[in-house]
Formats: sequence, C-alpha cells, structure tokens
Amino acid sequence: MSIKARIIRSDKRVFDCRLEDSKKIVQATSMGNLLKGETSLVVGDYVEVEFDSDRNEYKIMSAHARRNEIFRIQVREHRKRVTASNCDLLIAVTSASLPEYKRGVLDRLLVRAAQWGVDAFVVFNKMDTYLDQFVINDEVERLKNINGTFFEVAALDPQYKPRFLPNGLDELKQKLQGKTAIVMGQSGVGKSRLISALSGGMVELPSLKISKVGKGSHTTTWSEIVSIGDFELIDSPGMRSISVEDIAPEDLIQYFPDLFAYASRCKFSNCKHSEKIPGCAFHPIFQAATSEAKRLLSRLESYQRIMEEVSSTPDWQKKW
Ligand SMILES: Nc1nc2c(ncn2[C@@H]2O[C@H](COP(=O)(O)OP(=O)(O)OP(=O)(O)O)[C@@H](O)[C@H]2O)c(=O)[nH]1
Ligand SMILES: [Mg+2]
Ligand SMILES: [Zn+2]
Repeated sequence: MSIKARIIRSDKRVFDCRLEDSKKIVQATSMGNLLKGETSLVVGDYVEVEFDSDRNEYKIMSAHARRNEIFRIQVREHRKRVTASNCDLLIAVTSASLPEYKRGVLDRLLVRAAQWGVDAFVVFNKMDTYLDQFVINDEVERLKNINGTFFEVAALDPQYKPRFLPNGLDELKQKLQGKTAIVMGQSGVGKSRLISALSGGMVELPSLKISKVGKGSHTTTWSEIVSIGDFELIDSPGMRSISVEDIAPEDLIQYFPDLFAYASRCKFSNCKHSEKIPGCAFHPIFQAATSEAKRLLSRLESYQRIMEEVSSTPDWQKKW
C-alpha cells in the first residue's frame, strides 16, 4: 500500500519525505525513471511511497502532478530547470540598508512571482536601520496594483513593531498559515534570519546548511523545506542580481499586471511605450506631473530595462 508524502529535502538519489498522515520524516530512494528530465523530483513535490520490508527502506513509486513550478530556463543549455514545486507564495525580501533597497531588484522578483503564478509577499527587512533612505509608503503605493501584501520587519528583533505599515512579523506569520513560500532576495537582505525569526528561534539560519549542498554552483539551488508549525518555507541562496534573461520579450508585459492594463490599450503593436510616441497609451502619463504618474513611470522604467535584457538573448535559446 502506498502512502502520500512530500519531499522536503533532496540529495540527488535520496530524499527526505514527510508522510502526510503521520508527519513522520523518512528517507526514501526513488525509482530511476523519476530522476530523469524535466519531471525529476524536487522539494515540494508530492509523491507516493511504499515501505519495502525486505530492504527495510521506503521507495518513491510515483509523483503527483505539480500545481506549479519554481523554475528558470537555462538559456545556454536551453532546458528548463525546476528547483521547487507546489509553492503558494514568493516572499521577496528587501532590506533598508546593507544592501540598500533597490526597486529594480524587487521588480524582478515580482516578475518571477507572476511568471510562476504565485502571490507575492514583499518584506521590508532591517527596518531597525531605517533612516528615511526611501519612503516606504511610496514604495507600497507604487506596487498597489500588483496584488501583493507588504510587511515591515526587523528580523534581528522579533519584537520590532511596524511604524509605517499595518503588517509586521506577527501578521506575516499569520498570513503564512497553511502555505508554502519560497524566500528570495539579494544576498545579505536577511532571508535566513527572517526564517529564523518566523520560527521563533527554532530554526537556526538554514542557509548555512543549504550552501553546503548548493556549493558554488547556481544550478543546484533550493534543496530544503523548513517546516515551521503550520507553514513551510524554502530558503534560497542569495543572488547578486536576479536574472530574468530567460523570459520571452512578448511575455514580459503580462508579468507587470499594473502596466499590462495600459499596454493593452496602446494602439501600436510592438510599441516600446516611450515618451516620444504620441498615441501610445503611456504618452499622457509621461506628460502628467502627478506622483501617481511618477510611480507608474518608475515601473515602466523597470519594464524597459528588463525588456532590453530579454531582447538581447536570442529567442531560440529560451525554448527547451
Ligand atoms: N540590523 C539588522 N540586521 C539584520 C536584520 N536581518 C538580518 N540582519 C543581518 O544581515 C546579515 C545577513 O543576514 P542573512 O539572514 O544571512 O541574509 P541572507 O539574505 O540569508 O543572505 P544569503 O544567505 O547570503 O543570501 C546578517 O549579519 C544578519 O544578522 C535586521 O532586521 N536588522
Ligand atoms: Mg541565507
Ligand atoms: Zn505604447
């Protein structure tokens, strides 16, 4: 008889699986056919395991269909690399200082969330070091049409009470109940520290463990799910920059839902939506001097910057 389980850790052939009913964690090896190609097992996958009493071990017999995938296309090898599955959320972590808050990086993470089809939680971390480097409410306002949720925290100080936003660490914890989230952001923003804070100190900086598995290569990536009470988090190794070069230029606008509304009204096809094109749906916004227009234009700027990047990679390399 087979039992449903979830893969919470992968190490090439051996997987830690958590049995759905008893929550017991067992090690299992996989049937060879489940280790190949695009469907190769990843953390987050639900599988059916059977206990082999002769060999005294669990075996993964089959895998359930995935609800979604955290993936990127490896442009040069043109193949799709799936790193985790069945996530509900992307937690995009930014920091008030060291490293400084960067809109462009956050916008890239939001593009990924949209592409993967997961909701975005945006965390402003290290708010204990916040000294008016940027106006946090403006940043939230700027992203109000992307359907995200925003949190103000200081992972180093779990007692920190938010001063600008309605949501802090407690609300984050609450809204995570029953969910699986992947935690992403630039190196040093405090992803691991945040996970530790969310666990109430039960989890000690999981990145330390992860970096051993993913040693220096950015192909082996998320390898472990950390279970915290009623929710699960996947830490990820920090990135210097969040590359989105594998996205097809024609798809990009959909991943900016706030701009997409305007772009679909533009009467030109293949429009670059630049200031110099009267008749472009964005043209009036360039003329407007309102803060609303400014915020939208800063999103358009991110879009155009990413567009340049994705257009410089030949399309055929993005297929797999
Ligand atoms: N002042 C302050 N420092 C913090 C806060 N959160 C994290 N840090 C510090 O920032 C540094 C980086 O934290 P990590 O949690 O390791 O960052 P990370 O995002 O996991 O980094 P990578 O694993 O390299 O991607 C550590 O020295 C933390 O102590 C915070 O809320 N306030
Ligand atoms: Mg880390
Ligand atoms: Zn246009």
